[in-house]
Amino acid sequence: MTTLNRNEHGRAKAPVRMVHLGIGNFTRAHQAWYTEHATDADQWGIAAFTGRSPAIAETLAPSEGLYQLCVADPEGDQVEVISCLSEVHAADDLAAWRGYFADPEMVIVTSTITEAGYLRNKDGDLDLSNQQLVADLAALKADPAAAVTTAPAKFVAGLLARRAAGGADITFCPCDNIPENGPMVKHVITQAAQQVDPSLAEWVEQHVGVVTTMVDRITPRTTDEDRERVEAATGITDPALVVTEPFAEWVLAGEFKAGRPAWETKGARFVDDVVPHEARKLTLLNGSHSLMAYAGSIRGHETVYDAITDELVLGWVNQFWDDAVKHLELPAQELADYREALLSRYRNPRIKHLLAQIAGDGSQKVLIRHVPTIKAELAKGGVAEGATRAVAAWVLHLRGVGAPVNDARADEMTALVQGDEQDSVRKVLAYLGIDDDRIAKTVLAQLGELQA
Ligand code: CS2
Repeated sequence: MTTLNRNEHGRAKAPVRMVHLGIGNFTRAHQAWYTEHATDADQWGIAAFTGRSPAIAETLAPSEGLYQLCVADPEGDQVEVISCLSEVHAADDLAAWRGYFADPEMVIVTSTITEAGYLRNKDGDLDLSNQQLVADLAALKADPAAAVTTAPAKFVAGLLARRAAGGADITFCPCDNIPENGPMVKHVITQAAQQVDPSLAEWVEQHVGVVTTMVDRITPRTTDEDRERVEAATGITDPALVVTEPFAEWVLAGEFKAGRPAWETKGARFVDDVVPHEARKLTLLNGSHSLMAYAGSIRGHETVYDAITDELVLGWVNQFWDDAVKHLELPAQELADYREALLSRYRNPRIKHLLAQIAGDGSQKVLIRHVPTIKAELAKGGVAEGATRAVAAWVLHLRGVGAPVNDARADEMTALVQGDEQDSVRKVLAYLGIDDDRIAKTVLAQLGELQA
């Protein structure tokens, strides 16, 4: 058995022209794969920084950033080596982080950060009651080279280093699963800059470009079974293997101030407005995912595949989609095709996507994935029962039924459901910003049905 190395298995390192914050399996199956296949890939190396867990930086060190990507097609595996991660650093390597920002050749910052990681309050502003964030921003104000840990502060730290080094234009291209991620990240950066140095906020206005993107590729956690299977086929021992599905989509809008890789080579689409595509994906894909994660795990299912092959769950997913498409802006046929495509993606038996993984961080996900449909239907005088079922299942999940609770705001969320069912529903709906008796009654009734 052999291990990966650049001489034998990959391309030479491309110069670092992109920095990524929050490297995980998803980015390695998505942005890195698009970059790998761009016609100008030899010009666009990525320096990746870990997010919550530093483990991946250690795992990728011996292979100098190389890893295998296995596309698990229903017909069989297709394995390729990805070479575009030129450097991989632990999250706390701020010297390297600042070094890249100071380099005018580095021109794109990408990210996969959760909603919670941006530390925004309910109004979408920076949460200046978060002590860690406030401490980080104060530290940067006192010393631009201070050590910081929060994502908004890291961005400011990088931009301070860039401005000090001459201030070349740069573009943020967030790949976060968050609506309108471009304006969101710009707002966060600007507000954080204002706290540290108002003149930096002005500099941001002139020199920082922002792109909005919709990203999609289902990428579960890699299992030991995956590693053993691929090792048997390729003869390569790869602790950093990523397994993904055949489908991938990337839709982007906005201005890259200083160039970008030719991602369109592999099918990335550049459009004027990402919002309708993002709403389609976040609602139909992610919304049904979370519905299955809560309602499907109550029925004892472990994976998306198990859940979608249960007729009852399939019916719930279809009912949710029927509610949701009424409020999406794209042509009916396009939405119908997308639903069909989603079903065949979910029915890929080779993708073992754990419902427990998807169930995490519901405090952020339900707000984005189900609440817009509920509110849009309410505005027309109706109750979107397909969408409220997801809320009912989430309430049960928080009460300890089905997949275990794993949420950045777990304490706050489980505190909402300490009373009886009626009281729990009322509090959870208040958290979601929904105040309507009919919805409360529907959710309560669905809570009963789900447990039956
Ligand atoms: C999933 C997503 O874990 C989750 O919340 O819904 O990671 C989903 O698989 C991706 O957004 C697909 O692009």
